Amino acid sequence: MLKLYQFDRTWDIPNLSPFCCKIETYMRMAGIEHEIKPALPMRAPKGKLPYIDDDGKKLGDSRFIIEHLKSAHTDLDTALTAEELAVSTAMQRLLEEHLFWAALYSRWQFTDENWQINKKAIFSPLPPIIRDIVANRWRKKIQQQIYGHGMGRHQTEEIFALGKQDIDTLAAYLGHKRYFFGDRPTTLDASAFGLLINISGCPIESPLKEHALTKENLVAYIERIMHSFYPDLQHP
Ligand SMILES: N[C@@H](CCC(=O)N[C@@H](CS)C(=O)NCC(=O)O)C(=O)O
Repeated sequence: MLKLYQFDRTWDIPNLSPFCCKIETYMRMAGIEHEIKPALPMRAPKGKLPYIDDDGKKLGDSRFIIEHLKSAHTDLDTALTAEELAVSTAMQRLLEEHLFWAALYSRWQFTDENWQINKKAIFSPLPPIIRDIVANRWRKKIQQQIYGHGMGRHQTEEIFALGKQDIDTLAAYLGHKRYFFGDRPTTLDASAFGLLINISGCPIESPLKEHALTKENLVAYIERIMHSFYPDLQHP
């Protein structure tokens, strides 16, 4: 059976990684049978989670995983027009290549309190003797990535202002629709849910979370997806 390697569940949300949550949500939305295998990124094909093993074929990166799921299993986007597909790709880039970095900043850099919560959630599976050393090294690496991306070069207020713009964009585009493109979930919903629940539904406090929680339509959207596709999990 198809195996999905991802971080262990924590915080009463499907996954603390937006990308892992995206893939599990896609599979649940598409009814693709799978087995979850808890993992850490060190052994992943691209050094990042999630990755999958489908009949011996190992694939890393949620975008390539979704391409594979679409061609070998179920494509959630078949009803979309070329224009909708273009918007879907652009919105996924907004989520995964921009808003994600503001969210990452809030976990790994913004406050020490957030870092402690993040550290406990990710590194608890490691033996106590190496936990702090690995966690601190990893923190440094992620902070370098945030700086390398460019997000980390801004002031804290600027980072959150940029992230809030993305949240406004998502809220405006969703409007009163059930899903981003109407009554049926598509890849964009898996991506958006993966990140949005990781901003508003986890115990990492930030102006980004506060802002997301003011968007009634996004809050209802997240609850709807939790209710429809994760009946086995507690509500955030
Ligand atoms: N572009 C990748 C991003 C995956 C990603 O950033 N995963 C993070 C967890 S949210 C990770 O494993 N990071 C480990 C690292 O950067 O060392 C995807 O779409 O899967």
